[in-house]
This record gives sequence, C-alpha cells and structure tokens, in this order.
Amino acid sequence: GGDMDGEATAGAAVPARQGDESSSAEPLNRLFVRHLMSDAVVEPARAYERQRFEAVARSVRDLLSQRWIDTQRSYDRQNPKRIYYLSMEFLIGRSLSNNIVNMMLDPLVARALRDEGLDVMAMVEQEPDAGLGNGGLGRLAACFLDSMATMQLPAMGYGLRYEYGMFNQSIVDGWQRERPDNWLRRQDPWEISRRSEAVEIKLAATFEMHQERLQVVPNRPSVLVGVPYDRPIVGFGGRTVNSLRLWSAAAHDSFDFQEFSTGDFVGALVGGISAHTVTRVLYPDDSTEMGQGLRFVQEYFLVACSLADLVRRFRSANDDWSTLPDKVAIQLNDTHPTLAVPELMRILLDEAHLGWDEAWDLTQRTLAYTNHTLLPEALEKWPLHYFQQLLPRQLEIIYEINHRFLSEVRRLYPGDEARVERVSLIEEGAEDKVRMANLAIVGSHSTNGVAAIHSRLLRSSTVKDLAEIFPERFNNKTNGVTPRRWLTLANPGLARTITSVIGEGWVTDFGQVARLKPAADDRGIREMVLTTKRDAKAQFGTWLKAATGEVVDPDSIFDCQIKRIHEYKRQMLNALRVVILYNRLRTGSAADVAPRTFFFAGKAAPAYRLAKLIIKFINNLAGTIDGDPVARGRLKVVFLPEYNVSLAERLIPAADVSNQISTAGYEASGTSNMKFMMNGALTIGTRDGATIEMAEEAGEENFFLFGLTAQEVADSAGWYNPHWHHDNDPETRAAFDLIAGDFFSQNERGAFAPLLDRLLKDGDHYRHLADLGSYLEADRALCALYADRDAWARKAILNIAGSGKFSSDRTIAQYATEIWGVAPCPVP
Ligand code: B1N
Repeated sequence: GGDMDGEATAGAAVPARQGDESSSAEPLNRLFVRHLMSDAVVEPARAYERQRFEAVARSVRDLLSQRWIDTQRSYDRQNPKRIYYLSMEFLIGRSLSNNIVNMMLDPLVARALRDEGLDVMAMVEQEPDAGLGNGGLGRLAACFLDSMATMQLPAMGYGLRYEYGMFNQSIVDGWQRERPDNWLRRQDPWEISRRSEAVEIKLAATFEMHQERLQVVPNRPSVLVGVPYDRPIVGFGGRTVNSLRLWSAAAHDSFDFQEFSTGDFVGALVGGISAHTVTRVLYPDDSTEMGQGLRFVQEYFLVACSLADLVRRFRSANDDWSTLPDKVAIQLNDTHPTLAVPELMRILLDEAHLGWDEAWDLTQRTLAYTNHTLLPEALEKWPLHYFQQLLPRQLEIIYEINHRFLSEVRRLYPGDEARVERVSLIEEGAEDKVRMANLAIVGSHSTNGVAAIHSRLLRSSTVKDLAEIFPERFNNKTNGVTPRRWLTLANPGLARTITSVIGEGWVTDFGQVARLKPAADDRGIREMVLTTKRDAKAQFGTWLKAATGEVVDPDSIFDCQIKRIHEYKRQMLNALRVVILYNRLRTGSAADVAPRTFFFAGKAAPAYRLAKLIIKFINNLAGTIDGDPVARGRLKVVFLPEYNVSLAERLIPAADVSNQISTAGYEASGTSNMKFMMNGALTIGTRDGATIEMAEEAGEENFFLFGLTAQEVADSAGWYNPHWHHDNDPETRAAFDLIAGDFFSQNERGAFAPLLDRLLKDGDHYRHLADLGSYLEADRALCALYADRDAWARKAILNIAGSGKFSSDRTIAQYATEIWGVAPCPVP
C-alpha cells in the first residue's frame, strides 16, 4: 500500500556521496580555516564554538551556492510552471545538519572536523532553531520545501522574517514562562538579503503601535517596504537548491513624508518605527484565532509582497497575462494568506487592466487552498472595518465577488435565503465580518484537507453548502513528513539498520520501506532493531542528564506525548491515565508491571489559561511521583521544557510509545504521529486524523486503537454524561478524589479545581471520561506486549514497513499532479 506516486517522483538515482572513498577532506578544511581567519579574524585554535559554527555553516554555504545560482538561472531559462507556497509559518529548526545531510557531505565534514580535532555535535548545537511557526502547520510547510527541492520541482516558499519566532518556554514552579526568542541576535549564516528586489506595499491608512495594539490613523495613505531575505532549500543529493523567501518590513524613505514638510522631522522618524513592527513577532496561537489588527496587517504584508514579487517574475518572462495559470501555481497554507484572492484580482484589474471575467478566471485557476482545522475558534473572520480602513479597494473587490457569487447561488437554489446567508463571504452580526475560508474556497480551483477523515468532515459538515456548489474543487492530500530530517538526520542508527536490510533507495523513494516486512520474521534483524532503539534511548538519557540534570532509565518504556497543549489533544486524558496507574501502585493493586517513563512536552498559547494549568498539573504530578518511594524505579513523569524541532529530533528516535489521543474528529491530521511510526514507536491512539490511515497501512493488529469514533463523538451530545463515569468507575473516581483532595497540590490548595470543573461540571466537551476506560485497556495490552521483547520488535518493524505512505514526497507528488499541474525541472 501507499504507493501513490504521481508523475513527479523523487529522483531515484542519487549522485555518489562525496568523500565516501578516498577523496580528500582538504577543500572543506581550507574553507573552514579561511572563514575563521577572514570573517571572524581569529586563529582557528582560539576560536569560540559559535565562531566555529559560523565558519562551518559558511563553508557549507560556499559548497551549495553555485548550485543555488544554477538552479535559479535554469528556472529563468526554462520558464517552467512554478509553485509558490504561501505560509505565515515555516518551522525550520536547524539548517546546518540538514544541509550537510542533503548535500551528502556528512563523511567529508566528519573527517574535516576530526582532522581539526573539533566536536561536530557541539558545533551543531550552536545554531538556534529557526522557530518561525507554532506546530504542525509550520513544520509541514518546512517538510514540503524539502520534498519539493528533492523532487526537483521549481518551487519557492514565501513567508515572513519574524525577528522573534515562537517564544522560549521555561518552567518555574511548574508554570509555563514565556521568554522572547531573539533568534537573530547573531547574524544568521544562511540568509541573503536582497535589497535590490524590495517591493512597496500601499495601505490606505497609516498605523502606529500603542501598548502593543495596532492603532490606525485613517485617511493617510502609507507605504511599507518589503525586503526579501532568501534561504537555501537544498534537495537531497544537492542537485536542486530552491529558495525560501522571507519578507522583512521596513519603512520607506518617504514614510510619513508629510510630517517632514510640517517640520516634525524627529516625530516622523520615530513614527517610522511602526513599519518594522509588522514583522517583529510570530503570533503564538495554534488552532485558535485572536483577530488582532497587527496580525491582519502581517497577513496582507505577506500576500502583497509575495504577489508583487511573483507577478514581476512572471511578467519578465511572459507577455501574455492569459498564461498566468500555465506558469504559476499558488498554494495558500490555511486561510492566513487568503487576501491573495482580492489582491490578485486588484493586480489583474487595476494594473493589468483586464476585464472582470478574465481576471476572475485567472485568479481562480492560479490559486489553491489547504484547510488545516475544523475547530470553529480557528476559522478566520476579519472585521469589515479593518478592510474599510486599510484595504478599501480589496473590500470593494470582495463585495463584487460576493455579489456575483450570491446571484449564482440564488439562481441555483431559488428562494433558499438561509443557504445564501450561510455561504456568503460576509457574516452579518453585531460586527460584520469577512469569512476567510469562504473567500478562499470561492476564489480558488482547489480546496483540500490534510487527511482522509478531515477532508470528509470538511465537505460533509464544516463547509457543506459550498462543497455542494463546487464538488469538483474538494480533494484530500494526506500529510507527510520528510524522511531526510526525521530518519537520516534524526536517527542515523536506525537509518543505517534500514539501509543494511533494503539498501539506501528508501531515502528518496520511501515506499521502499515496505520491503522491510519480511524482516519482521528475521530474528537477527529484530535484535538489531531492538539494539538500535536501546542505543537511541541511552543517548537521549545522556543528553537529558547533561541538559536538565534529570535521570531516566533507558530500560523503562519511553511513553511520549509531544505536541501543542490543547484541550482537544487531551494531555489531561494521558495525565488521568498516569494518576490511575500511580494509584494502582499506591494501593498495591498493580501486578508486576514494566517500569515506565512518561514524557510530555509542548507549549501553551500564552493567553490559553486552561492549557497552562494542564502544564502545571503535569509538573505537579511529576513532582509528587518523584517524591514517592512506591513509584521509584517503576513510574516516572518528565515534562520536557522548550519543545521545538531540535527536541523532537532527539526524543522521537528514543520513543517506544507514541500517544495520539485527540477526541476523534478534532485533529485534522497530526504529523508527529508519522515521525514516531517511521522511527519504530508503537502508537496508542484514537481513530482520528492520519492515525486512521497509519493503522490501515500497518494493519490494525499492529496498532493500539481505542475510544469513540468521530461519528460516536458527534452523536454523543444526546447521551454523554461525565458524571456517570465518575460515579460508576471506581478508578476514575479515585483519581478525581486525589486531585480534588489536593494530593498533587498540597501547598497550592484548589489549584486544579478549574480542570476538574471542565471535566465534570462543564460537561467535558472533549469527552475525556468516555475514552478513559478503553485507553487503560489498550495501555494494558501494550504493556503486556512490551514484556515479550521479540513480539514487540516484530510490530515495531511492521510499523516502520507500513510507514511508506507518510513521506512528504508522496504528498507533494499528489499536489504536483492533482492540483498544480507542475512537472520536475531538473537543473542541467
Ligand atoms: O495543522 C497540521 C495538522 O497535522 C494538525 O492536525 C493541525 O492541528 C494543524 C491557526 C493553525 N491546524 N490549524 C493550525 C496554526 C496556527 C494558527 O494561527 C491555525 N494548525 C493546524 C498540518 O496540517
């Protein structure tokens, strides 16, 4: 299963690894020393670790720069149809090790550094994570860039160069603390600023920041400048090097020109600071929307800069506007860049002077939209007055789109005014708003969800009326992740083991892991997989001790839940499981069970109070268990602070168990679920998102599925009562009694009452208690299996072998053929 590659498949033949045999490590050595001498002006022996990191990064950049130039020139010459991926988030993580892996320089670098007596790992650690994203949506965008470059697709990512990425998390007394992530404090070695390609963005008003809120100064048109910063995206094998272009906001030289002439020279310059504010910081909200004015300006800024840039590139190679959809495919990553619909219309109407019908046809055929969530609180709706003040022309265009669209709806459904109201681009209420998802669906030719169940629910309930009007636009593209970062780079031990069994073709043709299936019956290979996992666990333990002082037992089961903290993801369900397991130890009702370590990690949106209380609860639970001799050597809870891409790369290879336990119907896809699976963890989870397809691929007998189905959840309003579970299940009640009795909050009386209220009094919207019993049953089966090491290894291998579908190469191949109509454009 899972072999759904379209035309565009990752290059099967990959160039020989550089420096594999006898080739000299000299060039890299020389580059490294030269960069230390001429950039940092320091003797190599006296250089700091950070200077060494910069010198290695610059040396690697030297080695890819020719290929980067060649790639762009080859696109300019061949003039193929290009892909533009517009996203408010790119959660890149570190780039040095990734570029080394994809350039296949690893042996060369290792040798060069060994010759210089340098520690590669220490150097890699010097690079801050580029955390320009919240979670799955932003990391997906980064995986897609890797796949598009590896598959030699002419693609470019467009995003914002936030000065501050996702906040840094620390834990103080169990509570989350946020600190600004000043990731650009030191010059980033990968970015190239291209001032000559700056663009000007016009707004109908000027704005200023007052107490972190955007204040609009109406009727005073202003100009923002977008300065592009390009980052190389190296495809595996180093043949194609695409660009990620991030926009930074600056003030125009003539910004607030009027103020100059009125004499307020200093005031105008100070006011000009507000321009930079636009790209200052990433909004730290995942799947929640808070509708702030500055975010609206950020979204428009991304769209306006990117469209100006790509239209300029299109015009320099094509003189006929009608060929736009043959040369350009624009993918909107969620509704965040949906202003592309009215903005592209504005360009085609006002700058190209096309008629409405042609402009509308070209716009729709160029744009495509991906939906990432069904949560009502995450569906963007922007107040009309933002448009009136800042983007009046775009609002005029939206009104005209709506007028024409609703006339068509009335023609199709005469007299059905309720339907007209539901599909309208404008929501009327106390405050009129623009429905961004409706605008994206009406203004594009494709709307896709990110897993089969999610795409089904999207058409059948969330935007049912629109799906009835445009059935041919709706499709599914199940997410994937790049095996380069998530196996080759993160888990070199397992990567070697896999290669020793099936060869190295899997790196760019991940469906080949299916050939591991027979290996499940091979005792020697089962041993090898177990040993590889044991090594990864020990390595993680060593890192953890050095980084935090925390000591974990690598022979205990590593049971992990790492993702944003959100009620629908149900970290509290996991925590209740731990409370019950712990209570079994306390009351002596547990038989001899395998020792276990429960790892939690994840950030809470700073304004999401209940999510922050969940973090506090997990930390208190960890503290109580740590202090109880009955749990020693048997149960341990660790909350790992500062979850980011680099931490995921360390923990996932060491995981035995992956928890994917969202309330069915709420997790659109999930992507860490796939990373765990290809790293040989077994999944305990609900039938939600892509986890359903993972179980299908590996065989349900190799999964630990439990809980209500999405249909049962949807129907549960009639019968569900959390009090029933509390009153009738003794273990559930005992757990609640412990929490309510401040067993985990001895010095913080009543601290967790809001959590308990949510789970009982307020009706437990996410159905924790309905699934707790079956979660514990699945958990028991899983532990029993762990006791049989050989049987465990079998299932782990069958999981890896079944993960072939979940490479982002497969996902991108489907986007390329089914949505974009784009073919690979190899660089000669
Ligand atoms: O997108 C991921 C999915 O795998 C996850 O299931 C899904 O939850 C995630 C507003 C979001 N959906 N919506 C967001 C992020 C930031 C923001 O400001 C919404 N993230 C997802 C990839 O498809």
